Amino acid sequence: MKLFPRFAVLLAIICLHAFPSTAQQSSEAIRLNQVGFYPNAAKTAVIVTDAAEAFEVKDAKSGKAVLKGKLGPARISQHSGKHTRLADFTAVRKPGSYIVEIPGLGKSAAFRISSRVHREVAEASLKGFYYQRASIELPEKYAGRWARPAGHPDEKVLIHASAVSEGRPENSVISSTRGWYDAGDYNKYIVNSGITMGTLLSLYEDYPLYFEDFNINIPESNNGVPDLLDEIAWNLRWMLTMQDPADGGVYHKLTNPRFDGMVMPDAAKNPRYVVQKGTAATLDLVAVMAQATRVFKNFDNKFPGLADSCRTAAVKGWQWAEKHPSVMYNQDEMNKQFDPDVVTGAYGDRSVKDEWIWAAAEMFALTGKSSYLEKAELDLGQPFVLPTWSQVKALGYYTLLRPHYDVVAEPKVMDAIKQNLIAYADGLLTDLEKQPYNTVMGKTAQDYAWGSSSVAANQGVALLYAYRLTKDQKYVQAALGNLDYLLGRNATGYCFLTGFGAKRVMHPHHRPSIADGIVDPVPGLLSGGPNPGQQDKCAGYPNKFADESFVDHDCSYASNEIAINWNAPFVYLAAVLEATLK
Ligand code: 9MR
Ligand code: 9MR
Repeated sequence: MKLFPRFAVLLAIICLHAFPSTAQQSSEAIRLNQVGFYPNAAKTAVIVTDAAEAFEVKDAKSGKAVLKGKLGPARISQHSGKHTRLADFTAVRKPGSYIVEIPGLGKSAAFRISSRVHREVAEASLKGFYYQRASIELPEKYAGRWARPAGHPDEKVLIHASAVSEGRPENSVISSTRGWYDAGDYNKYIVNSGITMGTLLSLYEDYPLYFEDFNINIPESNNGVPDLLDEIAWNLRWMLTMQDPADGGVYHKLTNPRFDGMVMPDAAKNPRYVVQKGTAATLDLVAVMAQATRVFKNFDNKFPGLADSCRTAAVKGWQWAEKHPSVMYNQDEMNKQFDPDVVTGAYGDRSVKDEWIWAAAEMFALTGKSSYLEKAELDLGQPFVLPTWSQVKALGYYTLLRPHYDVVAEPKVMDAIKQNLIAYADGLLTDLEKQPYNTVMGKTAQDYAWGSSSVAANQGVALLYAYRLTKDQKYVQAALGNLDYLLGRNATGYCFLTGFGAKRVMHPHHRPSIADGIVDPVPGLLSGGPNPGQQDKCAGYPNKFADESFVDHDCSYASNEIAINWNAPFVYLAAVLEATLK
């Protein structure tokens, strides 16, 4: 719905008078999870001040104090030098709506204490993938205010000069429909789809029962398949088309030569290409297809033949990679040799050692053949590293750890993976009590990379794996702390999931949200978060501090874009905390 500006202004004035909202009065200095808290889990707010000593928690309606407490000792931000103090109100357990008040300073916005308090954000963040679907109309029935016509049919995609092969000459046409848009742009990149799909498929494999009644109102809802898998299938079918049937190699991406303008999907009509095959894309596809085979073979009656196609794709991809063990995607080099030049997201990796590990682990879990594991150097002497699009070996380790396979790696392999993961989780917990926002996120400036919100989410995921291995609650509480970070307890004060929070992200670098004329952005999308690189050179960054380098402006692709590989670990974190803490 579009309001005429004058009417909208009038409405805003009426609203301001009718509802003096807590959001307006709420103090910027009080930082907390703006969505809420579980009755029986940790509850903290962070106050950015030196000037106060005490806090109160009050019932939001009656204003009656339910808890009075002292703030903790000052903590100092390693990034800005600012002082913070902790208000711990874990003792408030009764479900309800509350505020935190600091006498002399102000009040927080209202928040809930309730069981299933993050169910809505878990659902919305999975629904975010539906809003990213290419090649299909989003009708109002499913998309509400964000309904839109289909864009990017991708039925006639050109073979780029870098990608010619037998039977597929330059500018010949293939169909490569469906899939998710990568991010704020409309291109579809295999490497980034890889980690995204791996994370979501792992979520299903880890918690299948939880997803039996997890309905997000998509066209396939109620078809006898969990919505999580229906949504995954949309991108899976696209990925299958990215493999050259002649030799099993996989195109790096499907893209316009240049980024589309800030227009709706149906207004973007530039020609699209598939470009050069590469080893990272091929091995990522192998891993996804092997995992998808395991998952979808249990739904063969609903997706006839899909699991078989995935298995074939995985095997053929592996064979291609054996013949081409390290073909790197180097966009600049490609542009020197071939036209047209392609200047969209590169996702160019410098090493495929980790892609070999992930693909080998998934092929081993699928087939039970240890020859796959022998092919990759498992890197077990190295510390655990968090997954990113360019570093995926952790996804392989997670799969090897997954308990319900009949296939198990040798004890010395399993022990090393467990020890590395637990050592990593313990490292995150070290000095937690000194951190300015009481989170494991942000101990070092490196956490604030491009897409730092995904670092917070993936740390949470790693902690949840550590919890599964040890049953030690401290890991769950730390994972919850990172969800608190993402939903508001951070140095920016923003809740980073669109559609949620009192201080919410309104202007993500996301083409549909920019072009649709609707005030609210598409909901359920995770903003990238602070990034001191500030590569977009947008005006409006508050300063250079790592933990504050964020601006809610749509020019800020370096701090305020959204992306599928950031949403996926958020879905994992929120859903698994829901399944675990209730
Ligand atoms: O919109 C693009 C976004 O998806 C990418 O993450 C980003 C970095 O590659 O680039 C954005 O496109 C910008 C381009 O790089 C420079 N000209 C302005 C484009 C839109 O802001
Ligand atoms: O997430 C990517 C980040 O690690 C890189 O530093 C950055 C610049 O190359 O690109 C990010 O990925 C973008 C991709 O290239 C294009 N679509 C939007 C992605 C998120 O900004």
